[in-house]
Amino acid sequence: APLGVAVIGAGRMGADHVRRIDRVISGARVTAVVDVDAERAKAVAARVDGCTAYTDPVAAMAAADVDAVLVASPGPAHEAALLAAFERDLPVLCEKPLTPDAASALRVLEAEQALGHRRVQVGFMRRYDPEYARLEALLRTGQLGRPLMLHNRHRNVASPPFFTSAMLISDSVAHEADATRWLLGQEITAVTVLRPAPSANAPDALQDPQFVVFETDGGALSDVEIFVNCGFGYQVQAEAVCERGTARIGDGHALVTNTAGRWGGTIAQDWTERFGTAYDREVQAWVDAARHGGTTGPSAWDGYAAAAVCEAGVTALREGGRVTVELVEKPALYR
Ligand code: ISE
Repeated sequence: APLGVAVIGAGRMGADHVRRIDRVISGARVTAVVDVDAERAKAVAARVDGCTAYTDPVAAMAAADVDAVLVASPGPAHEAALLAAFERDLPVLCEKPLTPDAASALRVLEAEQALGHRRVQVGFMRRYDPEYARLEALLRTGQLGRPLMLHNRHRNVASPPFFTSAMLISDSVAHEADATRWLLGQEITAVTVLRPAPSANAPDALQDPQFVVFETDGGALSDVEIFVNCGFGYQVQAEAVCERGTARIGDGHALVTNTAGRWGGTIAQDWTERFGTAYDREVQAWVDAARHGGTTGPSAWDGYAAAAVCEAGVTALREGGRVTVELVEKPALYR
């Protein structure tokens, strides 16, 4: 039987995941849609046959046709949803961030360890992007030697109205915190945030762009240009500089045109476009593992580590200087 999924949060990501489970991937169906806004839950649930709308995540998780939970509500609501899913030992795909800060992420780690097995996959979808996957596989072969530096660029067309300067770190650079840890296989030990004069196109009081530098326990540096009001497109690029060469992704050169004395191509406009394939692969991997009683992908430990890095990053943004990241010892469940 297909996996019955409750999607919690019927906003932009939640609604996109409902469409994906219903139309794109196999082995699952959306049996519940939950949102604090009853009308929004109903509207999204109505798109799927036999799907029930709820306002209470706990009630949805108690339904007989719910076998697994996809959490796509705002970050501050994740901890309660995760703990409720653990109560029923349900597999969870939790959108990033796992939780908004390190202390709450640690509580989730403790609760998952009490279950005795992994139940959470964190939605760091870049790990499922074909380009990122090739870069990671290449670095892992060691052919290029040891990675010395990683240069990352992360650009959005425009930031939503609720965006704050801290969110450039906790919401956006969270992806590079995970990508850095995953690509290098190292933990981030310190964060520095530099602040160029903001773009005139950024909303008032928003520190945009920012330049973030991560140091790792393997002695590498990873820098991130985060620019969320660049105006021209959604662009995510990474270049690893290693002892015997470099490797770079995200140039978007899949299609290059030559016409009327110019060459060119197009740039994606948002993450659902740039990372559409990554999301499809991510959710399919989650469903496949869950149907066999297993868990795959980025773990709650990865979610905790990213939360701790972002917390240090937000402090570095506010206070200036270099802020160290103190992680707890990695529990056996995640080794
Ligand atoms: C958003 O939440 C995402 O996760 C996107 O991938 C990122 O590019 C954007 O900056 C975030 O706000």
